[in-house]
Amino acid sequence: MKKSASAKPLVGIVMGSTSDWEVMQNAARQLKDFGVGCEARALSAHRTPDLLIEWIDDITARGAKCFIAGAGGAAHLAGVVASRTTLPVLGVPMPSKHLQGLDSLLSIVQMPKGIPVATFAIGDAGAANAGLFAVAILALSDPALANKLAAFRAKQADAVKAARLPEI
Ligand code: RP5
Repeated sequence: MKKSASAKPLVGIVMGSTSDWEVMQNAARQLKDFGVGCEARALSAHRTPDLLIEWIDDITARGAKCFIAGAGGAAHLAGVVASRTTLPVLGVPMPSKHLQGLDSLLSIVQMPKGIPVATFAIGDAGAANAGLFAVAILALSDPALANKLAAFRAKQADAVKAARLPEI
């Protein structure tokens, strides 16, 4: 898959297959909404291992600060990314055909001690939250981004406060 890129990529988004993009675009969308540059690639830990390592090294040299990795089934992609970098790796389990993503979740969350992967919810919510978490990481050293994140949270709170349940 050709790379999808915006501005200077501070976040590398990688997924095991183009079939993961429907879910993983939720991470890219959050980053775009916050004006954070990212680069998305479909690269597989088992089908294109050399290309994956090459891309991790390349985007790191270009200034990336963290990775979001989405994969399904025996989902070792996030762990392989984490084996190559000390940058934070956020793992997103893909919904899978036979086990509804439980296989993906357990594969990503059960990393052995020493090489951590932060694991998010299965599917769209997990991908969106991984995007938001990447924003939070970058906001630690970017006050303008921290303000945008606070405004985003305030807007969500306002929507809940303004919500009215229907009359019976
Ligand atoms: C994994 O296998 C991918 O991350 C994807 O979730 C799953 C199925 O891939 P395709 O058969 O659709 O390429 O490697």
